Amino acid sequence: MIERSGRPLLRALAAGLFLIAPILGCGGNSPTDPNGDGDDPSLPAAPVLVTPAGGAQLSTDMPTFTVQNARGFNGPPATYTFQVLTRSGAREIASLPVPAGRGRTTATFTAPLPRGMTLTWKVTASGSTGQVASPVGTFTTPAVECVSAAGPFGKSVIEVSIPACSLQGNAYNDPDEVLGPPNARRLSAQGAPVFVGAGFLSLGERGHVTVDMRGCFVDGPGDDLRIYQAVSSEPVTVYVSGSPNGPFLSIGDREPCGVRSGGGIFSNHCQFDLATGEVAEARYVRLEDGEHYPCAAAQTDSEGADIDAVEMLNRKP
Ligand SMILES: [Ca+2]
Ligand SMILES: [Ca+2]
Repeated sequence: MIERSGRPLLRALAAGLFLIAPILGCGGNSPTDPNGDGDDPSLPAAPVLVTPAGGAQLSTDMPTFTVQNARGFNGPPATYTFQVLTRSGAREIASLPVPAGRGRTTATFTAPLPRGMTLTWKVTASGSTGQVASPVGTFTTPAVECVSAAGPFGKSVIEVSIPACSLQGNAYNDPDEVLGPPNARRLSAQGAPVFVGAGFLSLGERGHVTVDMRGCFVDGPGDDLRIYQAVSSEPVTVYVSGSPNGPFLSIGDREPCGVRSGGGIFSNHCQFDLATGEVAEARYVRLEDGEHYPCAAAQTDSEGADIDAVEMLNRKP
């Protein structure tokens, strides 16, 4: 009796093993993946954007992006490249390739996305059979944290970098000189052989300074930001961000900065439009020397662009 009753038990155990074998097995054979190569015919022909949902307002600037995998690109060795772009798609903000997951693939960028912007994203699956791209999705990042601050000028310096070679010769090294209203001035007599001035920061060869406006400025009509530059029309490169940690987006590359300001202001100026970088609003401004004159040959005590002040033209109320 023991032997006869044991056979059904063995048969039941054997049936059970067959049932769980597909779950434990490494090959992954299933009704939708008959040859076990990871290619699931029930998957869509192109990656499908899952999160963030279309038009989502995000509560974090480091979201997790998820797509449903495309047929033929399910699991390694396929890869998925996640791209975040400006609203128009013209400028890439970040890009990250990751190994394909099973069924779905996720990615989180290692740096925050720019705040206060509507951005687009798309994902391209790549494998031995080629590439296939998802449609384009849209989402909006968290608003910039704007401290309501009196006045349109720079409030504090959060970071400065001037090359050692320039620092050895520069006489205008105080970064706080870029704060407040324009106040650069000539101390030496007009026509004197050597210019002596005050009230500005010489950036040196490719040096930069980052200013917190505390208030925010927005992409309003025309130009949104004015930079006062004390000497000649030395060019300036300008980046902006909604966070001190960036990312900083370019709104002007080596723009000559020499428009006469008038009104008794010593410095010249140049102006920038947030629309250039498709930036809706920002709080932080990074000013970089655009002159690029070789420091070793400069032999001047005011090398690089000479920043006097930063002014918001279109302030956020
Ligand atoms: Ca504008
Ligand atoms: Ca100044």
